[in-house]
Amino acid sequence: MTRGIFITFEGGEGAGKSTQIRRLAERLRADGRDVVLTREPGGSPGAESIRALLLNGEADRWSPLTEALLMNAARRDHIERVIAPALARGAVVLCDRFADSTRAYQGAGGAVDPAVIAQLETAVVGEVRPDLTLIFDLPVEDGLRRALSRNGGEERFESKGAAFHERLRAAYLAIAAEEPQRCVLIDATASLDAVEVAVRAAVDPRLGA
Ligand code: Z5A
Repeated sequence: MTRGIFITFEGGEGAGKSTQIRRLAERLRADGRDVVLTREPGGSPGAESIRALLLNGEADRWSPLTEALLMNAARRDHIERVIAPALARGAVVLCDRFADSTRAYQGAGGAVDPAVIAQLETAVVGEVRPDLTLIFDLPVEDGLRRALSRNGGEERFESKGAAFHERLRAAYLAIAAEEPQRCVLIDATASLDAVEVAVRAAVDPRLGA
């Protein structure tokens, strides 16, 4: 069976994922590759509708368990309608956040039982696991400053407080340490161009480039 390559970008707020995933997509398209650039929550029409429910409103609008269920509902639709068909035709799928975000935000951040998070992940993601995950790491205060200057105001997850964001950072570092075959830690404090070089160094060997 043909299978493309599935690459996910992860990290806390303002880490620079979205900027770098766009740069990577542009470069790979210029090389003539079939690239699908997508994001979570969202990426398919149904999942984008769920995204609107998740990202708007008060910080405590949903309990962490309800959030985990909504994230997984969106993810399943995204996998069925976008990710799995793209991988089946051999595309490079670049996804801004995926299941590690649920482990970090709802698991470590929201204190949902890790066993529940893992069961949901097994049921929803199945075999559609990332081949490579880039984890963008930077101090919490730097990331929040960047995210706030970009948005001009707090959004739902950004308003959850420094302790929440410190738990996220620790969770991502733990995932990188536990799954070194899949994960590459990226120093997100570096300049835009230096981060792009680090992304290229992580991605190109996996593409045989
Ligand atoms: N979420 C969840 O809880 N559970 C889940 O399972 C999933 C998601 C899938 C989605 O938000 C939210 O959903 C997210 C987690 C939660 N929480 N929040 N907020 P989103 O899609 O709206 O945004 P995000 O993914 O969180 O993006 P972000 O972290 O806020 O930003 P980013 O993509 O990492 O960074 P950026 O937009 O590329 O850069 C931010 C600013 O910094 C921008 O002005 C850049 O020009 C600047 N920047 C970037 N890189 C640099 C460097 N290297 N130097 C200086 N300045 C830089």
